[in-house]
Amino acid sequence: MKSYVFLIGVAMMMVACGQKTIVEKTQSELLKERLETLQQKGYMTGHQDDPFYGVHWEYEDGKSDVLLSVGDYPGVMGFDLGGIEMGDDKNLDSVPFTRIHDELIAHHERGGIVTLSWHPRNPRTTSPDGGRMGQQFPEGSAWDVKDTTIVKGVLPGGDLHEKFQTWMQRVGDFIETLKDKDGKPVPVIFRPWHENNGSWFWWGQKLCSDSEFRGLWDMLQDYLRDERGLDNLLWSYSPNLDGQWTEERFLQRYPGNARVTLIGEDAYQWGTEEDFIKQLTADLDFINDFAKKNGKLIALTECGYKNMPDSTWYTRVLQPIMDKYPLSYFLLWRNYKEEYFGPVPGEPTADDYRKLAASEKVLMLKDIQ
Ligand code: BMA
Repeated sequence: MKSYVFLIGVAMMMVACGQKTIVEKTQSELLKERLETLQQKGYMTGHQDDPFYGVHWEYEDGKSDVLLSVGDYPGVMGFDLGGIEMGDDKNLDSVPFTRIHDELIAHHERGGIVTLSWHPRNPRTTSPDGGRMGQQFPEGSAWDVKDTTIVKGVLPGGDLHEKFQTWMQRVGDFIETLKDKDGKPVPVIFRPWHENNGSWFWWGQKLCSDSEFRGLWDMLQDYLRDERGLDNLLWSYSPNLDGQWTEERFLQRYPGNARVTLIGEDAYQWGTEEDFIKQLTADLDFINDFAKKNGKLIALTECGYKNMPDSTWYTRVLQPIMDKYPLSYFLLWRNYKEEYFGPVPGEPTADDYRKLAASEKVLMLKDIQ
């Protein structure tokens, strides 16, 4: 039914264009083409929450740890919607949504690319003023995984379905406000339900069946893309570093070619360097082949080495792996005082990042404008 309504919409647009039957490209299609072009040139740098705070500062206009380290912004900036579902003013990391709105648009206006993730709270256990603020973490948060019936509950017919519809509506309302100065929707790489092959979020591997997971993906996508008509979203499917992908296993939860434009992976080094290199190489071999066969873009949608115990990690460990694949971008996770993954200005990590950024294949903002 929904795809029927969608087709009628496309047909009407074609009629509206008269005999030429030109269908105007959507913002997400244009973004896809831009990513395909850029991917020929190299891979973009990216950083989560880049313009909000760093290891030694917070909320100073125009500031960014990447900018302070190399003199340019990253190509990609990532932001998180966690908390929007509750109608909160600030996200799960205390960033005001008004600020996310403004900085996301500002990065787009300066020629950068933006991506949104979403860590929605646990719809059964969260309290209205809960999440990290009012409840004892992980209770009530995306990481609250005591109960394996949450996904089932939010699907049609489930006890949480109605509540979740309001949650999706709030996400849609926020995305709808993302317009450039001419009123055109800002294209956004959207990657919900990330790291779903792990079991640390309520939508994770052991928390729902394959068909429940796919139902969850489809429900959100059908709502935002088809019902709300938000055609500025470029959908990214982002499982976590795995090390053991087979096509059969990957396909169990893959939403399908019609639903995904970019396949990403979230890859942190938590253990030894040797394991990280082995697993990431195996995964990217698999994902790259799969993406080629299926016409998809690929990226490291989150990555890093927490608090950088090794200041040469970017160029010595990460770069040689990234150089082997046609990645769109790599997004280092956020820099804040207790936990950082990006370069820290004035410290050896910044020198290493500068070396990385100087590589021909590595694209900063100025390289993509
Ligand atoms: C995690 C950590 C958390 C944060 C969450 C969402 O990896 O950085 O501190 O709340 O991402 O940004």
